Formats: sequence, C-alpha cells, structure tokens
Amino acid sequence: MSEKHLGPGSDLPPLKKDTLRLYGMRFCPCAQRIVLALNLKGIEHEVVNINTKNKPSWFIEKFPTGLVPVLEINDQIVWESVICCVYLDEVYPGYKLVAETPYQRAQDKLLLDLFLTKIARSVHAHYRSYDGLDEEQKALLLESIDKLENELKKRKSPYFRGNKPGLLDIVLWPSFERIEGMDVLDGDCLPADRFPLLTSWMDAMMDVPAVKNSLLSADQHRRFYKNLHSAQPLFDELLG
Ligand code: GSH
Repeated sequence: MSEKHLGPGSDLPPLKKDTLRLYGMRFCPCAQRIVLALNLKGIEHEVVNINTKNKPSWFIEKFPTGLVPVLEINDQIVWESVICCVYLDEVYPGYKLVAETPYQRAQDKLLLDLFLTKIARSVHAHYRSYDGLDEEQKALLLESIDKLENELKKRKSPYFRGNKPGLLDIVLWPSFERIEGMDVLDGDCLPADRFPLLTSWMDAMMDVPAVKNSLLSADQHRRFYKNLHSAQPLFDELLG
C-alpha cells in the first residue's frame, strides 16, 4: 500500500478479511510506536496514511475521535497508541514487548506515566502551537529526563526492556527522535554529558532494524513541524 497520505476526496481503501490495518501518519510519533511494535513483532499488516490536517470524510465518519493511530482487523477497532501496542503484544505471539514479571510491568507503567505526563507532553507541545519552551519549562523537562537516565543506570541494560527493546523503548523512542528536529532544546540533541546512558540507548535504538526503517531525519521533522500550521501543510512532499 502506498505511503501517500489520503485526504478529502479519497476513497476508503477496501478492507480485506483477516488483514490487520494501521491508519497512521508518517510524522506522527504515536503512529510510529505502532509501526515499531508491528515490525519488532514481525506482524503482517498494511498501512493507510491519513492527512491529519485535511482528513478524508470517511475517516471522520468511521473513527469519531479523528485521531491516528487506529488499528483495524475484521470487526475490531483499537486506538490510543499505548493501548494498541499492548493489544498487539497480547494477541500476536513471538517477540514480547511487555516485561515478564508483574513487578517489572508495574515499574514500567510508573515510568510510562512519568514519560507521558512530564516528557512527551512537553516535547510535543510544539505539535499544536510551535511555541518554544521557556527556560523554566526546559529545566523541568531536563529534570524529568534525568529520571529516565537514573532508571537506565538502575536497570544496567542497554534498553529499558533489557537486552532488546520492549514497550517502554518503543513508546519513548519517537519523542527522543524528535527532540533535535523540533528544536526542543534550542537546536541541540540530548546533551551527552548529562545523559550518557540515554545517549547510548539512542545509539542502540538506531541500530535496531525496525527503528532504522521508521526513522526520519531531524531536518524532515523540523520542516514538518514548521509547516504544520500553514494553509497547506506538507506530508508526502517531505518524504522524498
Ligand atoms: N493519545 C493519542 C495516542 O497516543 O494515540 C494521541 C493521538 C494523536 O494526537 N494523534 C495526532 C492526530 O491524529 C497525530 S500525532 N491529530 C489529528 C487532529 O488533532 O485532528
């Protein structure tokens, strides 16, 4: 299926029985989490990308939240990226994204909560307004990222999941990929002297084939976010 983002006037691509479909958008960090889950687990699927600024009418009728990502297979529809990742992990055997023990799953949930409320929200504030963070917000963001650095130190492993990436790694990754492109830290990437373990984690993540395949450059992110609020935001034009 083509990567092209469908907009008004497009038709709903016909659904095939037993084929898992992801409605996504190439620049959406939440949809990228699902792409990573699908690819790490080796799940066969198709992707329908949506122009989220000018959505097709069938998309809004079918999915009233109007947001991507959404998963659909036969009569099942699942949305919200973290819920989608856990759903995929529970339904499809093989590579496991969630931790093995209830205690570790509880620890991961706590970290996930910190990340979603204190880090992702701050990084992606740009998504809606493209206002930079002020000095105080930047300091708070860095303090929250300190907690992730400490957690990696505690876990003594290259990935949050252990020796291979898991749920936390794929939920966190898209925001870290975007920190530089979205100019969250004034055009810098994550300071390696303050975050040595997270910097190594980023290097390790970039070696994972599923991550490499979904990776967009800092320049592509920058151009996408700068353009998002224009009358005709760019989607396919930036993919090249
Ligand atoms: N909490 C949701 C998740 O994790 O899936 C957020 C999904 C979301 O905000 N998606 C954005 C979207 O569809 C794209 S990154 N925006 C379209 C709109 O706001 O109308």
